[in-house]
Amino acid sequence: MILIGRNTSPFVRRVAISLRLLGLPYEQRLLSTVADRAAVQAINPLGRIPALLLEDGEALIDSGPILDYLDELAGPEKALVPPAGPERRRVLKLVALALGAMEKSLACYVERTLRPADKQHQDLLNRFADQARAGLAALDQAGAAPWLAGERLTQADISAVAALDFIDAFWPEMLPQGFAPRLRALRQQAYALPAFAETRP
Ligand SMILES: N[C@@H](CCC(=O)N[C@@H](CS)C(=O)NCC(=O)O)C(=O)O
Repeated sequence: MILIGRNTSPFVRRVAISLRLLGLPYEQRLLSTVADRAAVQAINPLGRIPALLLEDGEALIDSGPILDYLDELAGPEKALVPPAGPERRRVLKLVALALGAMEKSLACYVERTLRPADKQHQDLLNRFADQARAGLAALDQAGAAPWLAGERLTQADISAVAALDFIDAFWPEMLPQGFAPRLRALRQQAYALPAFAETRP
């Protein structure tokens, strides 16, 4: 399988971490949505990463459906989202919080880097940053241990770490000093695993 995109994208990164944790071999093609726009669009008409090219040439797009396929390959015992019941609903809710934090912090990043300074909308930036912080704060309060959903590491932990790392790498001042201490401790714990350490953005 070939993963399209760089780990600087938190959406690509959560796929890269998942592939490694599930022990699924893959190559990574480091295409950029800006510099390699045509090549990315040839794979995903939306021009977005991640995409995953399967051995028969099929191209999966969007991290959610890609991860769904990886869980199917791994089988219910190893799947990173539990197959059913309250455990599944809990993990999916935590993942939704992490995805929201990624989307809103990415929107801030795009607004700040691509839009000319005199055209940036400060109220909108503040709103997006508030939403990203609120998502991380809710994950910080999740309350389970040792992982966000309890005993097992799940997609919730992967996506939460990817979201926090993205903000820390590209706009650290978005988060006040000491913000989300439990989430930071969780990240520390996750970094003991090569799947996290070797995919740093
Ligand atoms: N919902 C998508 C979001 C992917 C996404 O927003 N990717 C960004 C990179 S972080 C992208 O490709 N942006 C380029 C664009 O939208 O033009 C997913 O989960 O994969």
